[in-house]
Amino acid sequence: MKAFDLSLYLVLDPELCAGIGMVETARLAVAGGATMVQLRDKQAGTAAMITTGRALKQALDGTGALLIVNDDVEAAIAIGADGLHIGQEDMDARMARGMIGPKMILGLSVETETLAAAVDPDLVDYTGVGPVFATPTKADHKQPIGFDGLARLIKTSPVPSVAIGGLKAEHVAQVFAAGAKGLAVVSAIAGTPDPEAATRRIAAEIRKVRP
Ligand code: TZP
Ligand code: MG
Repeated sequence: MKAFDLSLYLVLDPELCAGIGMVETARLAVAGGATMVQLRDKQAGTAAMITTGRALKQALDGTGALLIVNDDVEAAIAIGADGLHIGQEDMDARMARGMIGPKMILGLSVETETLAAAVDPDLVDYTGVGPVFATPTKADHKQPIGFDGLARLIKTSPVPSVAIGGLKAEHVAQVFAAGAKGLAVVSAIAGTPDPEAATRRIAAEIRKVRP
């Protein structure tokens, strides 16, 4: 049984983390209460993903926070990451599960009810649902779904879901009310003047509402 806590899921972005870097951003966020960290760098090749991922793994070691690698299955395996996250355009979930084996966490991005209904819980451990709001962080994001759409997709998803897209500390109550197990954020933490304090503020809101 894979245990994981989706409640405060930091997704890294090389541009937003440019000031202090992705590893230091992750370290501060985990100190502030982040439970999961995703290495997401759409420009990096596998070798660069592995270098950064190994440094991240070392930084997270012993903290209890889990490391998830976006899209690059070869890097995820080489790093010894806790999991892999794929989008609908990346790779088939069955193929991804076949490559990573039964123990690694597999996350899948889901943007429509049709896709949520098609998720196979024997293959996928969690869904990332959104974007809740339009966000400049992901230029090519799909149509925002709002909190109503979020609730519908979460109801349809057969596995636990984390909400994403334009989310900040002030949205925590609505995210959990929609049935999400947590929120995934980039710009609410990365690139802020004090990533640890920003994470602490979100974590404090989660403690107020988490079932
Ligand atoms: N997928 C859907 S929205 C998004 C991703 C990776 C970016 C979310 O970034 P932010 O800064 O938390 O809005
Ligand atoms: Mg992808």
